[in-house]
Amino acid sequence: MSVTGFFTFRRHGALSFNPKPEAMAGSRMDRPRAAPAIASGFGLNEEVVGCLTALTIFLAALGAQAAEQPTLVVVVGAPGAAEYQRQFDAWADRWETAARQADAKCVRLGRESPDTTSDRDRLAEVLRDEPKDIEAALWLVLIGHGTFDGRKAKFNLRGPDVTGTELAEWLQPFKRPLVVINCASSSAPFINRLSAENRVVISATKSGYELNFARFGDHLSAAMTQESADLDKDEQTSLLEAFLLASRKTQEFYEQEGRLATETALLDDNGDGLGTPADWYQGTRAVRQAKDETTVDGQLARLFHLVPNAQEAEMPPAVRRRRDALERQIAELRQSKGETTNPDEYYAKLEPLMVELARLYEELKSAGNGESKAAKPENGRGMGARE
Ligand SMILES: [Ca+2]
Ligand SMILES: [Ca+2]
Repeated sequence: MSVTGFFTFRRHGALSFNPKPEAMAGSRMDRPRAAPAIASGFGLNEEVVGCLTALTIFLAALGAQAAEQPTLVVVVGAPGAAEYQRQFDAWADRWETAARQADAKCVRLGRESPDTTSDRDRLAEVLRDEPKDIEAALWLVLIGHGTFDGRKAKFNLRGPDVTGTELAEWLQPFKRPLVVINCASSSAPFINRLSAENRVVISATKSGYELNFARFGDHLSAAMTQESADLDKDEQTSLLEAFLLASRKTQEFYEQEGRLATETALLDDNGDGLGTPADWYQGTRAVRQAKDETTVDGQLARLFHLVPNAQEAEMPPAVRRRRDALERQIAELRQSKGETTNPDEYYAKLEPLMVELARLYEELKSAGNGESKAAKPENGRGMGARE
């Protein structure tokens, strides 16, 4: 169901709108001009073009929908040695804790004593049984070792391994939002295989030939619930934010050890099969352009939050989908802005998007979904400073 039609209206009057930080998370140069552009839009347009009543009824109906539950599947692979087993289990524990905070369904593989069903078959089964076409995301996290023989990348499980190609086949039927994170060595080829629309794929390495034990998974599992990862201070850690912090922590590890880094994590979410490293970003904004005019990676990952803040948690799925679409359009517009961009044309495109976003939050607030409060007040999220 599309919600577009309900939001294409304007009305006069002042807005007490405090936009979601991500919506405003462009360059500092954007901000001073974007605000007056919105204000003038409301000042000049006195006519009510849309139907507020319809929107309110619509939001109320949506609010009655039960929130769908995301699923987190955490797979711990063959550890090879006890020291790795301990580490992998600890990382998986952190993911499980995050899933509990998120009220997500959590399936963990590779821990119970092996029975007649291999971990590979069990994973295939779990994915086969998951809903394919719902709004809530499926997160698949692979923790362990990987291998690459020059042609095929594998994630090493107890018993038969799983290749990127096999996993791509198992995930092919999924229409719901997907996150696949391969924390293993030699994991980069999984990006080539799994990249698709509406998907975020993360690998711990930038090539299949980065063979050494990868530490990225340690830092990513920690970052998912770490205050310091919340760069835009919206009381929740996006997948992009966690990726950026984990990449930085991994890099710091090698620097402190005086060792050459043997891993560079990549993130792909534009479906082009190519990952982007963290050093392409300043804050949460990409400062380099992708080749061939492709939208740079990160626009989708910034919308994924395993543990959402209270406002996000209460937002009806259809409204969130529209909000996400608006935020992506705004981010892409900002990304495309260059020295040759005509400012008038740029703001003419930006304004209606910002206005519609403002309206959406305004109406959510009126409908009782807009109260801003920390999702987890017990740990003071949103109050922390960057490390
Ligand atoms: Ca955040
Ligand atoms: Ca990409």
